[in-house]
Amino acid sequence: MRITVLAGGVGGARFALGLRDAARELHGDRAEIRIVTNVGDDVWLAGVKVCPDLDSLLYALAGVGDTERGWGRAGESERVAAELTAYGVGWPWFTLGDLDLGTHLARTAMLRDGATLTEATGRLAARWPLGATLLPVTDDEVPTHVVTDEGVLHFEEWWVRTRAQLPAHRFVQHGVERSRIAPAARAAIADADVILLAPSNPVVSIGTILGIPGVRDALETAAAPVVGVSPIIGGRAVRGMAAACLAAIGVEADAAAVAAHYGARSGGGLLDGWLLAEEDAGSRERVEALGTRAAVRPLWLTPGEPAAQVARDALELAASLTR
Ligand code: FO1
Repeated sequence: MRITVLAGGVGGARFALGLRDAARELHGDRAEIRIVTNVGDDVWLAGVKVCPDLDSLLYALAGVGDTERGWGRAGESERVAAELTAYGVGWPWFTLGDLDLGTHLARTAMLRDGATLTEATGRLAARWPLGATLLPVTDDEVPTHVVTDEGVLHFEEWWVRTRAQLPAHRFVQHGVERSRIAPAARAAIADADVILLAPSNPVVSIGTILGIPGVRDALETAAAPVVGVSPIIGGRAVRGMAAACLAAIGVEADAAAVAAHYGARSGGGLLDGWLLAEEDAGSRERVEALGTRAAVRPLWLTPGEPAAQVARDALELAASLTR
């Protein structure tokens, strides 16, 4: 059972943990999970390549992540970061922990030796039995830039230094026109039995994945049903600042509005199915009117059984959709 997920970092990691449990329970070791991951947050800092979404997924699936913050390593220290700040190198407000720097140094060394980001990610991931394959959506560098009244900021500066409080007028995928979907990511979409959109930020995580040339084509021609999990519960973004991002693109922070934004496959969009939270049961007709099958289920990704249940429900909805 080949399951391909499109995911960002923090929300994606919680969903991925639940999916790994659900897939093992439903399909044993016949389940193969591949996670096509956003790389728009990636940034070169202090001479190393930092990949926030890939690393949130890597650390969560490896069981070594800081589960409170949803990023970085558990049991982290910041001795090197203090030195970098003393030298005025890097971003003092963007903490690179000592263990985390080990990952960035290893990745940077692999890239310098000629590895693609896909290859380097595979080598980093080989250290642990993740139970899933992490695939950057592209091997090209396509950083997300945020257009604000203070000028154009790298996504991480907007997200962390300003806490997304600076109104974002536009998100720009810098260099996207010269980029293309990574071969392994394309294959993961083309030969999947089911494709899931994690409840990640629909603009700067799922949206930036979809913006990479080749991704939409791969999804449109894929044989597998495409099922999305709403990142909005009860009119509120579950994580991070999805509401601020949606406002920037003129989409209402509403579960049915996000489904309409992704579009129904029957109407040239992406979705065959959409999981709605019970708080949004009233939006079911609106979603079905788009041409997308809706299911109403609990969507809170509390670690453990609840997250596995959300994944099970997404797989069940996919199974109910004949392609
Ligand atoms: N988020 C913060 O709020 N503060 C930080 O200092 C910070 C450092 C950091 C370092 C490495 C990394 O992979 C992620 C880091 N993040 C930090 C989280 C990051 O902003 C998010 O993981 C995503 O980019 C947003 O989903």
